Formats: sequence, structure tokens, C-alpha cells
Amino acid sequence: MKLYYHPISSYSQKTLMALFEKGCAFEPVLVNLMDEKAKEDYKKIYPMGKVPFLRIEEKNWSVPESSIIIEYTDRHFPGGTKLIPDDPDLARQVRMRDRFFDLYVNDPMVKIFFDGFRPEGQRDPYGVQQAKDRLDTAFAMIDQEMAEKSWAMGELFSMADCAVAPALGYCRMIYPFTKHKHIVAYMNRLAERPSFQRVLKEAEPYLTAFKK
Ligand SMILES: N[C@@H](CCC(=O)N[C@@H](CS)C(=O)NCC(=O)O)C(=O)O
Repeated sequence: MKLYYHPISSYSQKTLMALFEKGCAFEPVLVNLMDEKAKEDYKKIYPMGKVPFLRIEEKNWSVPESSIIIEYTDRHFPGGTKLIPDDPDLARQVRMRDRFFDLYVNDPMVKIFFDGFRPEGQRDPYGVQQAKDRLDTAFAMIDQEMAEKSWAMGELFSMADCAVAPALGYCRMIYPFTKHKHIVAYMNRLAERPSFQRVLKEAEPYLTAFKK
């Protein structure tokens, strides 16, 4: 199976972290989102142009969306970390947290991150303020939740942790959460996870080049 991705894309990082947790083999295909020609070529594979995207040629299956790729992988590759529990109620709680982290941490983080790279006059201060307000609310909720937990689901590491790790990793740089000590401790635990370390190591040279 081929994973179309970019190393600095937070949603790609979420998926990569999950695939590394599972230890399943895949062919990585880097999509250069900074290059218009590469983006246009990629749209022939996935017209929405978003990464990550999984293609399983032998089944003629296309699997877009980070959470759905993780769901597919967790179902079809029994090895490594189980990322979505078999128990339906626990699975629902994982999915709920995954949605929360994507919509209320990752998306606002992306808004703030990319606005910073827009030329003067094309920035969106109102949208950025909305994103910051959303993050403030999300941080307060997560901090309270993480007071007595190791991972988003308690002692169980799951897809939800893969969703939030890259998003919080970027927040550390662009909208820090230092006053939320339980999130800081959670982030420190995530940073020790070999799957996340591997993701960050791969992203590092691309991030340095992107910032220049
Ligand atoms: N909901 C999607 C979000 C994917 C997404 O927004 N990816 C960004 C990179 S982090 C992207 O492909 N951006 C390029 C574009 O929008 O053209 C998921 O979970 O996979």
C-alpha cells in the first residue's frame, strides 16, 4: 500500500505515527505541497489534493482522511499497538477524542500556522483570533481531562493520542500551552514515544527548509 503524505503536514504526521505504532509496511510517497505542478499531478490521484491518502492497488481501494486510514490499518494489521479498541463504547470514545483533537486543536493550529506565512495584506486576523479562542477553550478542557491520565483514553494509548501529538507539537512553537501543566506533562510523554520521535526526525529538515 502507498501512503501519499508530506513530512511536515500534521495530518500526515498523525497517520505516520499510527503506522509506526502498528509497525506495518507501506510505501511512502512524498507529495510536494509547496510545488504547484506536483500538487496538480497529485490531484489526478486524489482530486481533493489533501494528504494523507492511502492507496491499496491490489484491492483497488482509495482511503483518504487520516482517521479513516488509521481505522483501515488497525483493522487489517493486527500487529503492534491496537489503536481503536474492539469494545464499541471504548471505540466510540476514541473516535470522539480523535474528532475533538482534529477539529478543535489541529485545525485552529493549522489556521494560525499558515496565516503567519501569508504576505502582508492577505492575512486574516479575525480568523486567527477565532482559532486562538478555540485553542484556549480546547486547552482548558484537555488540561482538566489529562489531570489523572497518561493518555487520552487513560492507560490505553490510541488513535486519539496520534491525532493530538503533532497538533500539540506545532502549538508548542506557535501558540504555547505552558500554563497548562497537565498538557505539558502529556506532551512530554508523547515526545518520548518512539513513533512520534521518528515522525519529528523525518520532518525536521523539511520544516527548516519551509521556514526559510
Ligand atoms: N481531514 C483531513 C485533513 C487533511 C489536511 O488538511 N491536510 C493538509 C496538510 S496537513 C493538506 O493536505 N493541505 C493541502 C491543501 O489543502 O491543499 C485528514 O484528517 O486527513
